[in-house]
Amino acid sequence: MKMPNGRMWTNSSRFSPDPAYKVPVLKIVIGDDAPDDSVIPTKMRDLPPLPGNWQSMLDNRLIFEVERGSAGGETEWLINGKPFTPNTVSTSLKNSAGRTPLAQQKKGSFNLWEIRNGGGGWVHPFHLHMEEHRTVMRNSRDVTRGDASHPDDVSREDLVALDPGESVIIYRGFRDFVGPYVAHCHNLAHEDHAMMFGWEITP
Ligand SMILES: [Cu+2]
Repeated sequence: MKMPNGRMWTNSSRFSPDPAYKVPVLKIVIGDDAPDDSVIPTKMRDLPPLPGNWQSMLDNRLIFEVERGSAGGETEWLINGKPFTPNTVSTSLKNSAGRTPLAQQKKGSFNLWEIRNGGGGWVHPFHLHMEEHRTVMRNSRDVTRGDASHPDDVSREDLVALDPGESVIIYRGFRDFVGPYVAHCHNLAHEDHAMMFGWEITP
């Protein structure tokens, strides 16, 4: 897809990518023959099933809204109204249970997190460190059986593809390690201008 200005793709190419459009990145010169170990198996391991009761976790989900702030400069981009502050555990927006939980999860637990695009016509590829997640809802629709506009949603992912105005709910596990982690927009110009938050896994 053509993305000439870093803001988002051009209108013409979002759902009809131009196969002739190429960006030179790296030239590889084959020097010799070698065995081809590159073939991906036609049948991959089945995804483990999601727990049947994931919807019951919706009310207590954690909610993070990524948005542009008004201050500009080094803290131009915000999450839940705040710029990134190192060594700080962020707080969720108020969820349907009326709570604003800390972004803090016990080791061995699972939870739903919602990432919202606060608008302005921007795409935010939102990356969460630690464990890969499963996308369960997109714009209030159950997408556990797939979503034509986001075909990669049916795999394990470490990134939420957040199109303009979208809201995505993901199922996360916190199984292996304790400690502080971050989550951030992977548009690095956004990340470097404070679109990041701290969260934590506790024993
Ligand atoms: Cu962004």
